[in-house]
Amino acid sequence: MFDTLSEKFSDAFKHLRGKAKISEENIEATLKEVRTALLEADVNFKVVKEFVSRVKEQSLGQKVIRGVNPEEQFVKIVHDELANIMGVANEELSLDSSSIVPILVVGLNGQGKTTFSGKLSLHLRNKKKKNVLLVPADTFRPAAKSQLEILAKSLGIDCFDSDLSMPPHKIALEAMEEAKTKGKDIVIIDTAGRLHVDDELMDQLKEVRVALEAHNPEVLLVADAMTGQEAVNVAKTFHTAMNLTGIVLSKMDSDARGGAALSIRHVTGVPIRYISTGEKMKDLELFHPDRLSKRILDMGDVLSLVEKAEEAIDEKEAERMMKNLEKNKFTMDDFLKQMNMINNLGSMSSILKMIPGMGGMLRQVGDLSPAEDEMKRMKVMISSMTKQERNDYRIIKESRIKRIAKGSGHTVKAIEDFLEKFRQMEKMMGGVMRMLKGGGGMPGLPGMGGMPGMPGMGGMPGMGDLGGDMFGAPQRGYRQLPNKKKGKGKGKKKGPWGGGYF
Ligand SMILES: Nc1nc2c(ncn2[C@@H]2O[C@H](COP(=O)(O)OP(=O)(O)OP(=O)(O)O)[C@@H](O)[C@H]2O)c(=O)[nH]1
Ligand SMILES: [Mg+2]
Repeated sequence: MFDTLSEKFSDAFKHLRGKAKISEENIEATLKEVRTALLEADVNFKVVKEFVSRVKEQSLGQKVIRGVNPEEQFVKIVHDELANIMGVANEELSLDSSSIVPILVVGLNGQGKTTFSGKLSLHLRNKKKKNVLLVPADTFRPAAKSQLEILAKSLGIDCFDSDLSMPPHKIALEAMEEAKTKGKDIVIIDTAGRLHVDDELMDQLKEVRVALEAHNPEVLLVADAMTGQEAVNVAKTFHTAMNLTGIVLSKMDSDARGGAALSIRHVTGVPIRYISTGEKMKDLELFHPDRLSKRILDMGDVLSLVEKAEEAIDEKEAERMMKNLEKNKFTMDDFLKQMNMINNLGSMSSILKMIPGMGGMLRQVGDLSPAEDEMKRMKVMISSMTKQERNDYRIIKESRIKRIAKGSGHTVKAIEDFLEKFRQMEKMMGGVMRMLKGGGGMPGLPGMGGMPGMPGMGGMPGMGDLGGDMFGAPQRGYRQLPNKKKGKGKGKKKGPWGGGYF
């Protein structure tokens, strides 16, 4: 997300380094690069023009603040303005109505409507405690209905048995009736897509909107962020035709440029409600302009990270592990569960990007996929162990090591290394326990306090003192950097996981 832009911005800001104050001359080069970066990111040219002139105006109007250098001051202005063009605060859907709220999901072919409908139903059920009915209303593509049905079943959400011989607006009204008898709060209607905006599709969708008018529907356009200005144009057309109430940007995970995210609100006036960040059902985020602006500028997004952690971590499980740890017992199964919880958070690289300052580092060290591979390797090793061995790794001696190596397709040395790392990890866990008992709580992460029972996180000093041992991989990569800067590598102390994963 926004990778290219982040990098270009960070280069542009360098011109201000070492300057005593911001002046017309010395921001010239920076502004020029910011402008080019935005245009290259496929941001609408009018938006770029306005953005640059606002940033310039504000920068020149700034007083010199003691202790804040011009670069920092400038970044702050850019941050505020970026957030500003993307919207104000997050505007969630207005769902507090006492009657059933229909949500009409529209958009072109393959943009991610059906995927989003599933994600939204899950979000509304889990987060808003809503009773949701999913409604297939794609009468063009025969397989569309079963696609949604299968999705709904896997999520445990009710799916309406639409009669596809009816026009979509009739299906929608029937679904509303059924929702009433079944006591539903929300009806999500997944509609058909077309390759291009065409009259037939628009007329059909308008009909659905009109039919639902009395129920005050939300009309959400799902637009593929990767298509940049094309997404903006499509949004304009849909908004003119059917008065959208919100936009969902999909495939943000694959969009390195960010042009749609940065222009669509400003050009159409329609708020972005959600961003879709992957193919899995959990990959949905509320759109927070301020937080995204921070991610673009590599200032991290700790709030989103904490929210993700709260969702991904099973507190009861964490508490149970904690109790085990108190008895000085850390088992292979605990380790596996802990890894799974961390996996639930998302890929290592997506987690790291949310930590301030990590984005730049990631760009230098590249993808972290080997780290994820390594995790998989460890899982295979553990799954070749007997229950008894998992419970107490100390009994794993020569012949057992040989057996595990054979069973998991690894060398004896690899198993020995793993056991050694595990031993060190257990020791570290003991240290974390003592720290927690001493009332220290989780270092450095406000808001994480509610999760003391999380050994995984406890062992994640990377969150508190950036670049710590939990994320051994980036740290290791970081060490390889030739021109390591002072002060950044706070994770200097070598982790017991030896620059490995924990
Ligand atoms: N990487 C990524 N892929 C996504 C995302 N959202 C959807 N997809 C993928 O995009 C493809 C199309 O998604 P659908 O949800 O079927 O799209 P649709 O708009 O319903 O398509 P039609 O019904 O054919 O118009 C699928 O392969 C999805 O897995 C996302 O946020 N990120
Ligand atoms: Mg679909």
